[in-house]
Amino acid sequence: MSIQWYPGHMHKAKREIIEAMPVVDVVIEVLDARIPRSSENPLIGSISQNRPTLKVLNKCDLADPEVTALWLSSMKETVAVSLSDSLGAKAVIARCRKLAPDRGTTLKPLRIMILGIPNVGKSTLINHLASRRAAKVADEPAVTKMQQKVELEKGLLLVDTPGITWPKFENEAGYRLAVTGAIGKNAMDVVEVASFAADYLVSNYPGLIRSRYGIDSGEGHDLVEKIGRQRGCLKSGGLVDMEKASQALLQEFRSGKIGRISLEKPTSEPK
Ligand SMILES: Nc1nc2c(ncn2[C@@H]2O[C@H](COP(=O)(O)OP(=O)(O)OP(=O)(O)O)[C@@H](O)[C@H]2O)c(=O)[nH]1
Ligand SMILES: [Mg+2]
Repeated sequence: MSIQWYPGHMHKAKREIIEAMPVVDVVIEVLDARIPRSSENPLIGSISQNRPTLKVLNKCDLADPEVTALWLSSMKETVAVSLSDSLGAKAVIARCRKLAPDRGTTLKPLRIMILGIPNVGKSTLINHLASRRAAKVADEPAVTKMQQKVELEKGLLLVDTPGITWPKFENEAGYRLAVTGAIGKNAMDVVEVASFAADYLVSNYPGLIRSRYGIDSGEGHDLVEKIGRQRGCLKSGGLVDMEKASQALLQEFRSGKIGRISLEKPTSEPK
């Protein structure tokens, strides 16, 4: 089953972003460092009307550092940050200033719009830059419901936007987005998504799976079942509660408890 998630509010949010674009100087597209390709909106060029764009790889603290280094060397106009500890957030503004050197005064303020998939850390970035809780943040997709302007200082304006996806995810991109927490939980089959994650983890990070769960073989559904048994996710009669086991695996992945993991490399198949 493929995953699609493009609810009505995103269609409206996208329209409002396009309407606001004439008064935007620079776009920041926040990407998930664990899935830089799958989290990139293929329509970004048309949505931003080709405004100068800085890509920010966020959640680097959760991604495999070696893979992030590969991504950084293969992407143009990109910085890597980890907003859980403010690393690099300030450098983001310096890079934006370079993209629009004629802006940034009281008369001609630098207007930056922050775009990206749901739950990637757009509002967190704004809060770090503002050094206050200017925008609402929570660990679930679709928290920000409308655009919000935040003046960082005279001559510097940020615009937070609701996370948006696009009408059709290709190949495995939908699964990767779901594994990282960008997709609404009602739009996915959690056991299927966890099975996808388990397959990937055992093939690519077998040492991490072994040290966390004491398991080093198995495939998809069976592997989730083994993990569920190891974690005590049982129903009456001793059967594994697959839903609970799947939620547990995804939660442990998303919070970094399994380790620092990237779900795609620059050499992976294009989406
Ligand atoms: N580990 C880690 N967590 C982060 C980082 N940045 C943000 N988060 C967490 O990710 C979750 C989502 O952050 P938000 O800032 O609300 O994401 P958003 O992109 O604004 O999401 P929407 O408004 O739903 O589109 C929150 O729980 C943040 O604390 C990071 O660099 N590392
Ligand atoms: Mg937000």
